[in-house]
Amino acid sequence: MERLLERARECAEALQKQDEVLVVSHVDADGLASAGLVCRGLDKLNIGYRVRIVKQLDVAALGALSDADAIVFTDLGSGHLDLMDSLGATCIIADHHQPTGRSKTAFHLNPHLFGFNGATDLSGSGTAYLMMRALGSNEELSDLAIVGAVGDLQHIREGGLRGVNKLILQEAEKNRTVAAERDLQAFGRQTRPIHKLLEYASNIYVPGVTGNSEGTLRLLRQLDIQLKKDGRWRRWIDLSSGERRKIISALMQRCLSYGIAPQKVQRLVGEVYTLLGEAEGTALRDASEFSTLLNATARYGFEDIGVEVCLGDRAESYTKAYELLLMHRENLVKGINFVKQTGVTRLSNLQYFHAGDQIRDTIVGIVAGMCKSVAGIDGRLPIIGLANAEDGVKASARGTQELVERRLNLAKAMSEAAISVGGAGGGHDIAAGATVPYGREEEFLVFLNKLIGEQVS
Ligand SMILES: [Mn+2]
Repeated sequence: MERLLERARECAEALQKQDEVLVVSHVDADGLASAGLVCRGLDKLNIGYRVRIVKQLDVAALGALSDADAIVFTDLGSGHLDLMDSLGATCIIADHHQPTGRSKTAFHLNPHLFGFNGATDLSGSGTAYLMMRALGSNEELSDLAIVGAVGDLQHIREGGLRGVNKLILQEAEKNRTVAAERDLQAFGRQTRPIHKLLEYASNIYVPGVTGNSEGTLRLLRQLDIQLKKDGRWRRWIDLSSGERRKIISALMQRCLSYGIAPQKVQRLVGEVYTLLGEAEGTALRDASEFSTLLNATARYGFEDIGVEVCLGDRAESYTKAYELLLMHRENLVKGINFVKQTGVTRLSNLQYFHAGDQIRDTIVGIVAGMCKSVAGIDGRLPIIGLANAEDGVKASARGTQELVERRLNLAKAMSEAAISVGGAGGGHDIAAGATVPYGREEEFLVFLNKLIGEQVS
């Protein structure tokens, strides 16, 4: 830890010497939060900046950066260390992805270099935060570090933040920027009517509730929970702690009575994070909703709006971002309905649906992940969603924790299967993506099925 902080100081000192920098970051919630966080710190130092958000750091993207004297890479960069020295700029990298290659000149901050795991212990935003914090008096930026970690789902595996993330959280709690508590792990605590929150909660499948609006309303009636107060839908934050406990224990009972394993049922509850500086009842007050809002801007090509929100715009940019969030949710519901109507095709070791042009390639993976509750989906098999994209067919795969424990590695399987048909893929063990040429989907799926079978046998 001491060495990680020492490196953060070195990077911060290099940054402090610049008059103007180009901030290059990744187009997802963690990437946007990282960029916003760094820029807010730069504002205080009176260092000028431009921001560029990119999908990936390939040679073409790097070529377009050649005019800058100093570049800060956040939430990316560690995968392209070989290319840094030829940029002719001072390169400062705050990333948490697996480093590859070597650079003689770059200032490189990455948890992997110091024995931490970038998938669980520290996010891109957390890494950027350590750097900005080394400049002193930037502790108020810790809320964005938590938003980024939650955006990368770093709190999910163990039901709370751990590693360096946890130290940042403790600091944020001490400074009263974030409050953490154990609560129902469901999206929309600040903004959604309770019955919608429960119906669409997708981290674990609750029989008769998940994806079932009538069943959800029936349960809430049985528990004597008022849905409305003064003519307005009550949200999770409007409930008393007694009401919350009553609902949570009813959901748990329901799962247990259907034979769902207790360890799994426990995942209904986990750490949730409230941003104390944000107004109550807004999507920014909850770290998970904030990160989804950022993702919504990124997935529809409005990443600049997401950065503006991180920089503090609560007027025009927030309004636009919230509209995008609503549209994003609506598209997800439409996507799930598509899968409900068409169903999935089952092979021996996977199930898939092909949405063609009916679901955007940028959200087909989220839809696949949310489909667990759809009738006819086997919760034990990985699910692959396919959708047409500009450069081929996008395939997104989602596995389960149980299969990963049995050695499922979707990143490897998707990459190998895609390469065999002239495409490319990668990602994580539990969630991965690939792009395959049009017309080669069948072949790809058959080979993927075989590879997954070998992994989990
Ligand atoms: Mn990240």
